[in-house]
Amino acid sequence: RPAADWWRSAVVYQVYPRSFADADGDGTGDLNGIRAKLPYLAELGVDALWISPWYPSPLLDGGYDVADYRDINPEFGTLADADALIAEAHALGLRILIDLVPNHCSWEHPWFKAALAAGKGSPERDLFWFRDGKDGQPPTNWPAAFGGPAWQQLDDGDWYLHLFDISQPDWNWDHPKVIEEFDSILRFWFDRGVDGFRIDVADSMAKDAGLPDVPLEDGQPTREKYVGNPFYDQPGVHAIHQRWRAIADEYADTPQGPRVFVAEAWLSPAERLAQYVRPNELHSAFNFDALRAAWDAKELREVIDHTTENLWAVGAPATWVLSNHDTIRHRTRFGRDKKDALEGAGVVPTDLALGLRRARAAALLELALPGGAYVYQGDELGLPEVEDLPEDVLDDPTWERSGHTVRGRDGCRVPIPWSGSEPPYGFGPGTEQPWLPQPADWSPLTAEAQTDDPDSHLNLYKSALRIRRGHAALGEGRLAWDQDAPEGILSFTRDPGFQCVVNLSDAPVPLPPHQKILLTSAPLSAGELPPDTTVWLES
Ligand code: ISL
Repeated sequence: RPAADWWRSAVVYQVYPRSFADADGDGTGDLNGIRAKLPYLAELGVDALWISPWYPSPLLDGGYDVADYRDINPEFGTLADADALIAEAHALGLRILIDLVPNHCSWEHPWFKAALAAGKGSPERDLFWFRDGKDGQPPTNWPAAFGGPAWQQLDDGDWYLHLFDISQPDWNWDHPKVIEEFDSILRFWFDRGVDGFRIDVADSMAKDAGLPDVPLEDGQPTREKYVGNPFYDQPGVHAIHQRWRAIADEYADTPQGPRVFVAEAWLSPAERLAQYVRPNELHSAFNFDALRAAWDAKELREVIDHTTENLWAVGAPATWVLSNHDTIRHRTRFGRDKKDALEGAGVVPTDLALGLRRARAAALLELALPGGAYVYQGDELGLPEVEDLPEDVLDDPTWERSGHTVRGRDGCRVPIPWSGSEPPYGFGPGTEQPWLPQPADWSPLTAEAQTDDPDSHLNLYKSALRIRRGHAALGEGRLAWDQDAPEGILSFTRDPGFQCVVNLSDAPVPLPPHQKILLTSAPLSAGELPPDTTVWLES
């Protein structure tokens, strides 16, 4: 595969820095912790890391509240550590993507502090969305992501817009200074050697300046991304992305090769998402339809067909995502009844053994599909969602919805278990207390415990990634469905000579004719493919 196209079929490993590895023993992960694990990641066989925000931040939204876009959170390290991390990753053949959060900053960002200090009507406030209220009420009925209205009132009477937490004021992307500032931030990190950016809420920067209300749904203002929503998927967002693409393209001829973007935009259907990955805009986008799909053959096939058709139509690669730092881990989702899959923590019954079996099958499906794939830290260990974190340790914003507390996303952010038989499981050499507690029964899940077990989840990932790298059929390209596959079976071939069969039915099925079995997610039973199992065949 041409090196310039690496991103079209890359397997990207998401690092959530706070929870990955703790070199300095303070209980919070850090950049030197990531550096220490680079050999592990290279051996795992991924192509790139995407590192969730590492910037100075009060961490009121896990770092997605950025106080300084050109520095490193002192809890995580220094710019020198970041430079070393980038260089060491590159030396191991790993690319580095970092997170850009352009929709909002932290209320600790100096420009927001200046806007507060400068007062009503000041030019400093024009960089954000400060408005008068309407009869003592917020300027619009827009809801914030973590509950309550998206506007906060100040003592001087002005309201400011925050689509997310109250600590995350929205930038005014109609202002040239904001546009220029982000141009400069991109160049700052490209010049330091990063290979690209994951763009946070890439569909939200442009707002309808007429500030219309949103419709009600069950009596509450909606956050649905309906066509015409005043703060999502506004046409103006594309000019911003085109500008960024031109900046990335300035680096295309450097020895390091192209710099790339991946859009985080929870937009359905795929026709809408495809607008973000046209040739002069962002390079690729997370495919959240796949993440939201249930463990169901028909549903998965529809998502695969629909997303590939739409992304390929504009020349973009498909991508596949099973989990990230915002969602219930897929081992847990797949262990639940279909209708409950995306429910919050601790409220629905879950069969974790079944979930693990399906997570194994899903990994082989994901890595056999054309395009790029994302692995969230701990997916390779088969970590489940931690559903019983005590209330008093919860860190992510929680809020009330229809009479119950929505608990936030801490359950998928529990620090990684590396080794040993009890918490903190080698989270760091000197760590006593990780920032979130780890379950007492995770010792079989540590990377160390799984390294020498040939049947472990970790070794399944390693084998799959090794085969994927070496096989001419895998990575970019196309797939052809086996149209005769029985109900509940996903079966497709890829040229040359590769077939993937996933059994999502309740009964074993015979294997199709083949030359060799390359890999299975579980042992075959009497030569047949058991339920909830995937096989890779040389055909
Ligand atoms: O806003 C939404 C739905 O109304 C969400 O789907 C939203 O697009 C998503 O939560 C965005 O997530 C990203 O930005 C957030 C941050 O909390 C998440 O961790 C991040 O992944 C705000 O920066």
